Amino acid sequence: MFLEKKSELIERTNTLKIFANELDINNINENIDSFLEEIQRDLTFNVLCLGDFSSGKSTFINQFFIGKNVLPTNVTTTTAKLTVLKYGLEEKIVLKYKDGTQKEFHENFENILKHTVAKGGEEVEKIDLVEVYINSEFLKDGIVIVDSPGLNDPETERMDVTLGFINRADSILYLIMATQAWKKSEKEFLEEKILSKEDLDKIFFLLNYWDLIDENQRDEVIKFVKTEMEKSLKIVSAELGQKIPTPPLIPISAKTKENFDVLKKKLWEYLSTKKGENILENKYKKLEVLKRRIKELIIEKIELQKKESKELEDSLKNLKQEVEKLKEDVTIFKKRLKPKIDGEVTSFVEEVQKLFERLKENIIERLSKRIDNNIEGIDDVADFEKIIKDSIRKSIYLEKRNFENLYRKFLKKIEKILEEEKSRLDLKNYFSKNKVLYLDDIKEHLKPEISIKVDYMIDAIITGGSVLGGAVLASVNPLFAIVALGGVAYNIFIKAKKEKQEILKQLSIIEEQIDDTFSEYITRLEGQQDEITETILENIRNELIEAYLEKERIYKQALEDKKINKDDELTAFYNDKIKELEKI
Ligand SMILES: Nc1nc2c(ncn2[C@@H]2O[C@H](COP(=O)(O)OP(=O)(O)OP(=O)(O)O)[C@@H](O)[C@H]2O)c(=O)[nH]1
Ligand SMILES: [Mg+2]
Repeated sequence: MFLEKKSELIERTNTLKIFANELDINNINENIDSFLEEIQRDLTFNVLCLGDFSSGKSTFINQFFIGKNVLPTNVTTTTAKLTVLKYGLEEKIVLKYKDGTQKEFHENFENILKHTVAKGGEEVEKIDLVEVYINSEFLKDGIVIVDSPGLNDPETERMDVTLGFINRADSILYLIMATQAWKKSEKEFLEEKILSKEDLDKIFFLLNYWDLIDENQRDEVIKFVKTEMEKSLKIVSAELGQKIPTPPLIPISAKTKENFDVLKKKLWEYLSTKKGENILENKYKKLEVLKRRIKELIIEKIELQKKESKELEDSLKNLKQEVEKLKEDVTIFKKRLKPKIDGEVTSFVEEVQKLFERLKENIIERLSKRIDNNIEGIDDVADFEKIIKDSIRKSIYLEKRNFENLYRKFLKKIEKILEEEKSRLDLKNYFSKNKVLYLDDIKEHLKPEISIKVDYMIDAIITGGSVLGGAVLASVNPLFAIVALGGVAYNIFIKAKKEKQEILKQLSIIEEQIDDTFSEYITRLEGQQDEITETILENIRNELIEAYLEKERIYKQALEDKKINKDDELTAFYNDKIKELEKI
């Protein structure tokens, strides 16, 4: 249902594009193009595949999502790099290197991936991320699937990068080996690594290697895993203070494809209802707005061509003067708007600062407790490091919601300012009544601009680095620095293993480090203040001026039309066009 609606939407939008093209309505054409991109972007689901090494992730992705063996698989640890698989009419591999360069390949995929994502491959260390474009039906429907290194891979840095993807994923498929179900790492993952209800809500546990489980043992295995999962979930629920429903547990075999149909159905059900339907509904509304806009433009054309040529020529002259006046008015508008927006950005920064303070206290408190409770049982540095990282990650996850709420509030306030200013700036002076819509457009346009930055900011806090690259704020990565405290952890551990008190004292080192990192972060955020205001103002200015130029173009075109065609024929033509438009 969802997929049919999605393709219907794309089809109708394409028809509208052809329609607008024929009528030569330039502005709208650009809007339609970006709307088409928006549909593709917003109606794409990111699915992350997680699990211990050899749990069958790569095999599963090959069989389930792309239907052929592309990703390298092996009985020993294999995948060493995150691999993102997307739809591509033309199949290719894009290797993104740590130094920022990239290379493309169009054939010999298996071999290339062996050298680049498989452990031991000679290029592996130089690579940041690998993208594989495959012409598969499943991906074409709008799925982006991410293959990850085994979570129990000894290289913790890899695990950090993988976990960084969690909050970006629309759904997580967590593969468990049915033959050795519910290992320590799986228990730990549920209890320690994922700590927001939102993240847990999107997990599907897949009991892989189902082909190797005897018929008469299957019920028992499921029962066992369920019971263990419940135990872990109880701990998580207590910590979050929220009851968490048990995630789905689906037995599958990546080898024999057992239960693939069940999984496919459930996954689509989840993705389309949870995320897709709302978005789809909005997009349909947007299509109607575009249609309405085109209709208004046609009506304007009809009205214009009713006028005498002389009248049109005069209007064109007036328009030129009006553009000059508009430029002046925009400057005044800008002056009035700037302090208001600056004020909002400043208080947003202040709120973020408070949040960081709270976060810091929380981290220190959690760390102290954990160290206090666990110190006797910790024998090696790796364990100690793990405690530190997990505590930090946990605190950050718990604060994540608050951060997002802050940002939402900030956006709302900006919107309100724009709304108020919009009513003060008497738009009727500038546009025909229909064009008042333009400011709404600006808001639409502006939202993703800021949100991209703030999203990256959240990511930077959570993951500590650029995962998908190109992030504006990716260079600011507080957690990365904090996670790098692994080194500090080591020193503390070595110095004071026997002296518990000493370890607790050394926590101040961590506190200082967090302070430093956060203050650097805040400084950068403040530095972006002007950039945010400028972006908003630039958008307004451009849109207003563009609207004017468009109007000028329409006047000129009307004059041309009048030279070539008879007025009543033109009216009939445009009226037919309106009827045609309504059917799209
Ligand atoms: N019998 C059986 N074998 C499987 C199944 N899934 C995977 N395998 C085999 O298990 C081995 C490991 O599979 P991979 O797909 O490489 O596992 P992975 O999770 O990607 O492993 P890493 O990349 O090392 O994290 C391969 O030899 C697969 O052929 C399954 O459902 N049943
Ligand atoms: Mg693998």
